[in-house]
Amino acid sequence: MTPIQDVGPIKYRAIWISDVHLGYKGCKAEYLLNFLRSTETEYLFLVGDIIDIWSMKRTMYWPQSHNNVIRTILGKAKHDTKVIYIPGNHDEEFRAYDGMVLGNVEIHNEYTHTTVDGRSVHMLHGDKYDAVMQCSKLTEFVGNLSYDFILYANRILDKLRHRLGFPFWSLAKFIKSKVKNAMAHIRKYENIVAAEAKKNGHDVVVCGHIHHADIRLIGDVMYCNDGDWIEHCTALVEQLDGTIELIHWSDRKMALKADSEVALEIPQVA
Ligand SMILES: [Mn+2]
Repeated sequence: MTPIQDVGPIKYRAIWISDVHLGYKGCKAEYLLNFLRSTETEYLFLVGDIIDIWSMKRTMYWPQSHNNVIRTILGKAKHDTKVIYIPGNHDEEFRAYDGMVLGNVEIHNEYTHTTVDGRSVHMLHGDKYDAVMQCSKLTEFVGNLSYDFILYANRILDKLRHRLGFPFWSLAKFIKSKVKNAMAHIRKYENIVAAEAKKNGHDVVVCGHIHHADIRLIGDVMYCNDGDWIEHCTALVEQLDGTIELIHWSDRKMALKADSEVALEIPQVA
């Protein structure tokens, strides 16, 4: 078997990540560690909800892998990466440090970056638009179900209802209306974020918060959402030529395997 050739880290001009939720059980820290160790960047933008202080107040959870994420980021900040931290709502305590530098990490509540090809990229976590995003847990849940599964569940439910003498009721129709509702909320959020960026003269806007990664042109503004590291493991990157792209790191499970074995040697403090 030919060993996989080590081509070294992938080089980017900028990387955006958010909604990591360190301190929360659902955080995919191993994937993020692998991503951070496999890449090199001039700028690293942390677009909020990096540490989930809300969750830590409920249950204290801090395994070694979460510590390693912080250490890796601080290590980059100490060397060749400019690290900018834009706090979110789950780590809003850091908003009080707007404009300060802590351990080589600059904290800004909102920040503007210029791409190598001269475009103005505005960044914010995005929770300030929550008023338009009130979306129930149910809406969120059904948004993640596949339509095949819904149809299957509908068949089972219908059989059961029939046996109990109830008339047919379409679960699929109900769920579809909820998904439509969830998508409508997301679209509304994206439109508001993009409109605000346009009003302030930016070409690109980067946010997180809704755990729905995307790059879309809305009017003249490029709307970018870097997603999350709870279920999607996504990041936005600026290539060396200024192109902005979305990366799905969980698609690279092969790379993770070799690396996580090393990471997992450290005892877990769960
Ligand atoms: Mn958030």
